[in-house]
Amino acid sequence: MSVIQFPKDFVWGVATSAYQIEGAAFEDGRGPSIWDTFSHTPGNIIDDENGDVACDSYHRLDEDIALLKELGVNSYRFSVSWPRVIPDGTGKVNKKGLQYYENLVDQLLEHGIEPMCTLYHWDLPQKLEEKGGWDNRDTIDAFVEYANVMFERLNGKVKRWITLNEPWCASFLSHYIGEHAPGNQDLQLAVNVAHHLLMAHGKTVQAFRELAVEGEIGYAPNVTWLEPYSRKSEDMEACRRGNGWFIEWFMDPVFKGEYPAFLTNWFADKGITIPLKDGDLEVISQPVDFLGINYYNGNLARHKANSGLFDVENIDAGYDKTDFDWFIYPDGFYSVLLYVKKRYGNIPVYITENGACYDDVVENGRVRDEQRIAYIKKHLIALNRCLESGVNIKGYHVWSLLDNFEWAYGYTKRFGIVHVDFQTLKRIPKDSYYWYQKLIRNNWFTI
Ligand code: PNW
Repeated sequence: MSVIQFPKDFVWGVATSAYQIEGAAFEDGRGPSIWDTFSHTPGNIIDDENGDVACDSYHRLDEDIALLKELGVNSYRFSVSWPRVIPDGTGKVNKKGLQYYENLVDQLLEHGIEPMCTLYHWDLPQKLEEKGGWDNRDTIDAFVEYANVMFERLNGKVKRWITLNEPWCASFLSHYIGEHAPGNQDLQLAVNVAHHLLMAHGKTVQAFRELAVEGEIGYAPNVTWLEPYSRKSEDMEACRRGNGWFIEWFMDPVFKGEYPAFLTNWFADKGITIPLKDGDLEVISQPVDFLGINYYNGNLARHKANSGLFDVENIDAGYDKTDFDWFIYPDGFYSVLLYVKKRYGNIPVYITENGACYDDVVENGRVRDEQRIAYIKKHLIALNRCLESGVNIKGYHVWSLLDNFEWAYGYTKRFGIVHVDFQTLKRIPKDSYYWYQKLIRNNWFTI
């Protein structure tokens, strides 16, 4: 038996997002977002589900806070629904919406839980989408206006801010692959959106500094890790492009003030350009206080002509998969964090999401999710190796506190450490919840 021990002040948390848990989609003055429109359009979501009710956390705040308290986390990462606060995306502020988030934050603080507030977890106000959405540079200013409202209201209470969650998903998955709202399939549009999201990030960081908001600000890109099938240069380069789509595309502009040439050249060959204006990269590369990393999966991959956007073929090497069909690859977690450190320097990192999707069996009120525990353990062992290699990781958040609306998969995929019965909305902590509770109490676990 060996002991995996964590640093004294390590931050333990769980994460959720507004549209996935809140429900109350048309209450108290909330405006519609692109996810309401997308999910209410038949054919986009499994079983044509939507987040109208979701986990109903908007009405069950006390219950969910009690779950957090009992779990013992010292950080809770949640997101604010932009159209709940500014229903039209710009202009009039909805007092009730703002009040909801202040209550949430106050309750967290009462219980000694640090709020980690994400400003954008994909629910763009529909009104802005109608004016061109993230393809329109006006959306950048609307975002900063909204961010300022949140900063002013929660300054001194929220000490950790995240501008964007997973800009890759909000651009490429949503505007090129078409799986997420608003469901476009246009590569040039996706590249424009990615650039404007990064601009919104940079301008928000500037606003944060100008207002002298207390605390730290960062963003949370999602990464994966492809391992080359062979040392052949074409396989190595294919993997570099595959990884770079997530890492360099979204981090080079922020940390180096430039886009990566190995990808811009690839895009240029396809006639795709970046809608860069003078001064953009300076805005985007405003120093951040920390980097959030969302990591779930990795894989073996090789070059294959005409395969996907980057001529990369994923190989089924027989790694175990979660019920989301994602390959479990904890070594990739280690490798990607070391890679990021090497390329961008040793910036403080919070793991803002990591977790696993498995179907639950509820037996006599108990959910034995051994596989989820095993997944988390493996990734925490990799995280500990990173710490030993000098990566400056400050904390870890499990995705997710609750089973919730899993985007295009509706309610068919469960990531929670708390089971939610979507008929009754009853919550049942799973075995993984109790395992995590014990880890947090001890600050170590055994293997
Ligand atoms: C992340 N992909 O989404 C999100 O931040 C969460 O809201 C979500 O529930 C969680 O991971 C689990 O899916 C992703 O296709 C969705 O590569 C899709 C991808 C990556 C992340």
